[in-house]
Amino acid sequence: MMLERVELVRVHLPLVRPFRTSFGTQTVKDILLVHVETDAAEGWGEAAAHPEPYYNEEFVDASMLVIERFAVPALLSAPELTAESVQSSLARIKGYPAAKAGLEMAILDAELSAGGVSLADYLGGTRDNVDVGVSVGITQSVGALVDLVSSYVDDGYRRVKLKIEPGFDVEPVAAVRAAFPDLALQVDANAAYTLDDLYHVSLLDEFGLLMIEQPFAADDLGGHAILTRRLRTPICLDESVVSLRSAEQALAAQACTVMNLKVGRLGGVLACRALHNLCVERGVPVWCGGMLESGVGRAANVALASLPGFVYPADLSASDRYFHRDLTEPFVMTGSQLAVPRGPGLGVSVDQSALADLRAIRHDLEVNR
Ligand code: SMG
Ligand code: MG
Repeated sequence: MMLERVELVRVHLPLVRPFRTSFGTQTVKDILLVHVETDAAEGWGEAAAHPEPYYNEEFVDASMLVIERFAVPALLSAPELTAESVQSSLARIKGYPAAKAGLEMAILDAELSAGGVSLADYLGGTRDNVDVGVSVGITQSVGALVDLVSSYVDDGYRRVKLKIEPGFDVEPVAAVRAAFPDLALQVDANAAYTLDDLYHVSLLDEFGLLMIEQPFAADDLGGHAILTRRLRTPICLDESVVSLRSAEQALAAQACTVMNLKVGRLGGVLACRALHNLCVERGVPVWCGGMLESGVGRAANVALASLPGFVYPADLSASDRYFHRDLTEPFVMTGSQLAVPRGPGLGVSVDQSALADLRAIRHDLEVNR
């Protein structure tokens, strides 16, 4: 394929309610879409990073700059342009997995659209619907959390993830567990604890949680290994796993028993598929994480989650859990599941009038050869 046009589209999409984690509160989702036109077809991707470098090192302004200054020139000078070659063409650029993922997704969408193949089929997805859950932010009070969880349960969510941090952990988890004894429940600390908190974190072991996600720092495999040995509850890594190699090291260190696979953290859906395959081979259960994506990134996530090794419900909710108006046709939940898009490529279309109404900033990059 030949790249004829690359456009970056930045949209500030208001969230239906603020989302608070241990590293900050978001009230608006800062979305970066990548739009490519090739000689074969057009394609869309989403570079799912945060506006600040608080989740990992990447942030949206930096993703834009890297795409414009380094990634697009690298693709233009590569001997061939195919979705499968994007990763290696960009390998010289260190880091910036969300930027790479967004570009790869757009090129994959173009390539598959031209060939009339859906992303799920291309990846080897085996399900038509995927089990999903909802990730619930830190609230002002424990009572407010129980009410919020209750409203999500009423909406049909059968798996709930609670964000925790020091000062908001055992008590809220105990309250939610008491109110919903049978709910599939898990927690995510986004690296807010240290090994000094080992005893405190181990108090979470009594609530029958599906897993505890990333309690310690991304580079603390040793700490996670100690916790994995100490607790009955499975330990899941998110931020620590940034590549196939780091995943292998985490497994060798026995630092987790579950992995969260996220497109914007691992550098693309193809890297996620490779890690999924490795985990299946090793018997490690995985699940699909989310970054509050718009319908563009969500379409790719749902396709990915249709692969057979994704055995826990995904952090992918219906569009209306995030936004009043999504950037594609909305994802609607039925029975705590989302349907896997079956159209060619991502299988969703970008709503140009939504982009205009939301005053998206569109930036054409130089692609003259
Ligand atoms: O996309 O539904 C979603 C959010 C899932 O909690 C979620 N993601 O660490 O797993 C995680 C977080 C990262 C984003 S926090 C703003
Ligand atoms: Mg996480």
